[in-house]
Amino acid sequence: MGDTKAQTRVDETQEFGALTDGFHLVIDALKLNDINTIYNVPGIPITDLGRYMQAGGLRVLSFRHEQNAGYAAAIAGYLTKKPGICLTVSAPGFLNGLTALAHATTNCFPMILISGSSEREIVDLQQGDYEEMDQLAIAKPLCKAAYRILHAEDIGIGIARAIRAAVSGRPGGVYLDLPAKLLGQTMEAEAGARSLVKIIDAAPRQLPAPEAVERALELLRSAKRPLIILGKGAAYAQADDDIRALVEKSGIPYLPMSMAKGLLPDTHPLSAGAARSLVLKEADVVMMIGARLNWLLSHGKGKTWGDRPKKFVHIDIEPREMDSNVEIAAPLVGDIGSCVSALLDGMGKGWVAPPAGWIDEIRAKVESNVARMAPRLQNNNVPMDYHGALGVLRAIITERPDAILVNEGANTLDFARSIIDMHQPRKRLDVGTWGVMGVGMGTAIAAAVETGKPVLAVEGDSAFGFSGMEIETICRYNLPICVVVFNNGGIYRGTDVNPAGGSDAATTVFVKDARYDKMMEAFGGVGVHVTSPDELSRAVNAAMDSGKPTLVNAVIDAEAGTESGRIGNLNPQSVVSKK
Ligand code: OXT
Ligand code: ADP
Ligand code: MG
Repeated sequence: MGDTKAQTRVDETQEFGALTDGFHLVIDALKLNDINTIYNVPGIPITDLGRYMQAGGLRVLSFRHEQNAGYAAAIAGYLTKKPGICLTVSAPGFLNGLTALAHATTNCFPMILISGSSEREIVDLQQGDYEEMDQLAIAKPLCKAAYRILHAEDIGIGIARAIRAAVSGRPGGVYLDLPAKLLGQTMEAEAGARSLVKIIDAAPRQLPAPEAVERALELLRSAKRPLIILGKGAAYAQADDDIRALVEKSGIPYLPMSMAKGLLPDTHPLSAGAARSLVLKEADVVMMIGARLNWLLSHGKGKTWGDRPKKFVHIDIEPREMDSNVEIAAPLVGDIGSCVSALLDGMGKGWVAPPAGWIDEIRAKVESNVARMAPRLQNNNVPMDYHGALGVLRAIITERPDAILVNEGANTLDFARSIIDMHQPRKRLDVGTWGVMGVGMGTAIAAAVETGKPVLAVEGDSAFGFSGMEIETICRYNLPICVVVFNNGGIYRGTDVNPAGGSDAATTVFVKDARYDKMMEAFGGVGVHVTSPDELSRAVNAAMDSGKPTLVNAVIDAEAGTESGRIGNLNPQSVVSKK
């Protein structure tokens, strides 16, 4: 162990043979509940905790910034259905991790932010302790639950409560406050072992009421133009076979939300992904499965949804989600696995598929949109545009369907979402409900660590900058991650000019011709600079074959993007004209 204090504690434990302490109780409690990976940034007061964790057989990955460790923990929770753990120091480290905790809560990902904290007595009297902050109070409004453990004998219960709160019902973020003093507290080892709690059934199934199932089926049977919308809650639920069976048995076309792409392959004949506008406008009954009617679905009303009257079936584990934006004619509250299997049972043998005219109309729209896009994906323009570059990456994901695609940016995100077909569940990880930049490297790292699969991270140059230092982390752990930076020299575009004409760059513009590939080389990874789709294809294929940490700096036409990608309409307009 690193310092003499830590050494002494271990020796004492060995000498008396009957003592344990807060450090080891935390570790034992996590291990007892099958939590084996920790995403952290070390420092006072949790440096030794990380060391003991590593010594105790946990995998402890150290990051360069807590926000990235937090994003890693959040997506680890999404991928595994176990809470991802982020471990930080007090006040500033805690605050750095807090954005990710709020992001996890917003996205319904199970995560626990564990932060060390300073002396309670001094913090509460505001006497100016080292990194003084009332962390529990600050965390509370930003997460699903927040707990503080003051006594070693409560560690087992405290960790059990945190885990259960994170994964049961609607999953979310939990804050767990561990004051420095707690870690050093000792207790008899046997009593300590007895105080630990092995959680039974952390996320119990929640069966839907039979009458709610019948109501939903009744509505679906009456539909002439039914539609299923699959959200990332459906992907999280890991009820993949039943969801596919429901779509195929019902014959109802489905629209995947961004991270639900691949739950059924995007090439599936019932996919309406490439006919989004049409199906939202023209459907008469819409069944939401693990998706919310939030901004991403225009709150279920308005122009996007057209004039045709709609009725909604909504499957969600959170009862308060019902009627949150529009009236829900058939609420189906329960876990997705149970709800979908109840619907399948209830459909029985006599189920009649939706009218062929509806299916044909959707297929025609899908085919025309796909055909319109196809030639643009073949272009070999230099400088590259988004279509040329993404056409190449689309082919790579088709050839390597088990690779995980991480994606952030504005144009880089929006074009990639519609261009890159996904073929397997939970392979597309992106900015989620908040559209947050900075999730990229943390997400890529956790995806590689938790699944062992190769990862392709397609990043806008701005997006990459939020977490770019973590490429050192990628190299340190030698992870099979290929980062492609779509380098158009700026946020949305690289061509803006300072309207005041001064020497300062425009607000959205970066250094021209930046060589992000050199950053990767600095840490021993492979850096490649490419300017054409052919070069991009070669570089990414080589990276995916070798599994070596690689960063491909892909030069994109600085004029190719649009303001805010496909959500420019959300920008407020000034009444005073722009200069
Ligand atoms: O049906 P129609 O005809 O409508 O067509 C649709 C589909 O049917 C069709 N389609 C297809 N056609 C053919 N083939 C296929 N396979 C196919 N599939 C689909 O295509 C169209 C479009 O389909 P889509 O995309 O599904 O539909 P639509 O209408 O776009 O859907 C609406 C939405 C809302 C669901 C969708 O647009 C969406 O999911 N959007 C998410 C947007 C988002 O989250 N954006 C990120 C935030 S933007 C901004 O805030 C940024 N910031 C600020 C900032 C942030 N975010 N965070 C923090 C911490 N700080 C600051 C910043 C700094 S972005 C950004 C950086 C940007 O710069 P970068 O350098 O990183 O990136 P570049 O822009 O590349 O430079
Ligand atoms: P998207 O952004 O893909 O539309 P959202 O994050 O808006 O998806 O919605 C996910 C929904 O899934 C949340 O309302 C959440 O309560 C729900 N959810 C998550 N896990 C389950 C589950 N196992 N069973 C039922 N609902 C779930
Ligand atoms: Mg850019």
